[in-house]
Amino acid sequence: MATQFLTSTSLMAMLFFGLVDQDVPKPRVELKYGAQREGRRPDADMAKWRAHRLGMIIHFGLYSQAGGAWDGVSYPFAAEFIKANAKVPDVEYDKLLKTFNPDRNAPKNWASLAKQLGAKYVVITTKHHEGFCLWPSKHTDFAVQSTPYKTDFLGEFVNACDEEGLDVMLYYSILDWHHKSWRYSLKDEDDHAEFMKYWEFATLQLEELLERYPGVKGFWFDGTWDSSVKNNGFLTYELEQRLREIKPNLVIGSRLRADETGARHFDANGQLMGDYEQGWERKLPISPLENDWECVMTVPENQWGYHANWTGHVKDSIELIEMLAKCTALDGNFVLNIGPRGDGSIRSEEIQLVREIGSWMDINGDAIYNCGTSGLERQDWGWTTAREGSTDVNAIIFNVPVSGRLNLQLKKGEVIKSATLGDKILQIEENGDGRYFIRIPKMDYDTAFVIKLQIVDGKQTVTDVPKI
Ligand code: JFZ
Repeated sequence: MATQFLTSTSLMAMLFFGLVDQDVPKPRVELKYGAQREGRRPDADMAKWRAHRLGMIIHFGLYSQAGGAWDGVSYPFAAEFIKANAKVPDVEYDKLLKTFNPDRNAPKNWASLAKQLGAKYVVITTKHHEGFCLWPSKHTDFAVQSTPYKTDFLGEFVNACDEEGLDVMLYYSILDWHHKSWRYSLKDEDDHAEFMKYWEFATLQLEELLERYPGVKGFWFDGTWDSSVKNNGFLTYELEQRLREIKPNLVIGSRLRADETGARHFDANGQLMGDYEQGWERKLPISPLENDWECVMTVPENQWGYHANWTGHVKDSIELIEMLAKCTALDGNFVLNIGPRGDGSIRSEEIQLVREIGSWMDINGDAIYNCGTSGLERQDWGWTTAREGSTDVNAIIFNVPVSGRLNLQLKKGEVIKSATLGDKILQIEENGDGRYFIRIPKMDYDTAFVIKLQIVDGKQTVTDVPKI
């Protein structure tokens, strides 16, 4: 009785405050460093990024040599954090420079792997939190020119991607464990002065990247959560502007930004900062979003860099394909992470997954590339996607009903004209109120498959709806 009372009181309170919250519009905060524009970007570069739908992200750095272990001890937390996990002093960690010498074919092999996956764009860590740079930077020696590899690893990879026709985005960590001027918080004038030096360094590096690789499509920022960055909104605001002055149509996600109130990703007025929602990290939304968005996904639980000892659940290809289909159906991009070993080789589990997803995309890519939400309600057998401007729907089936009939619910006023699986025309049964049964052949399905639905407005005369 008492719990019931408590529950209903708190429920009433929630409802009450919820209503009040909705009824009284929040006053708009005047922001100097909030969102730089509103709504989805309508230009061709953004449209291209959106149409890609499938990408690949590569985490590669000095940490890749350690494989999640230090001095014989394996640390289960993210392998790219090994320096922090094992509390490795700089002098020890910097020795990894002397052994950084990946296979010269790695850049080409990785670009070809991304192609095989069916990815249309690749994100690569140019500098992760450890601070090591994959390109020969003028602004630090903690970079590839100080290793036995010597040459421009990043440039070789960018060229290999160009040859494969893949777009490139550069991951850059603002957080830098190596730079002496990096600060987590600014406690006094000295911190402030040092951090401004760091900011100048990062800005010069980003300009250097754009100068060296003018074809890159955008930046993938990370490591912006510390108070030094998030409590000084003008820094990321001005940096974004500076980069866009150099290359106006760069695609830059929301993770770079904070406004002057300390709000990240979305400013104090709820407006997205940057071009797309970049907070979908190893998770997906439940319904289509207003903004563009991108999900980045690891194969094991939380490992981005190479870890020799994966523990916990490891995703299989069908699970990842379903995430890709779901992202497309909910108007977002899906980006799969690969963590090569220090020598540039890729573990067999990742190669196998790329093959499986890639073969699925060879057959079903039409339901993913250039597609987005169909506007239909959620169907219990899988996900539906459509090309912009087309009423045809791709039904991507993950849960095959034992009855051999798919329940399809259309929007009010719409009727189905045909349903095809490959070259097979499927039987359709009308079931009232925009509901249909679609008969699917009885067989052993070993992967998800796509049924093409031709849907028309019910006001048009439809004479050829097959009935059973
Ligand atoms: C960051 C990095 O720390 C990590 O190493 C990797 O590069 C990943 C892509 O990005 O990790 C994050 C960042 C943000 C969230 C979670 C992990 N988040 O918003 O939930």
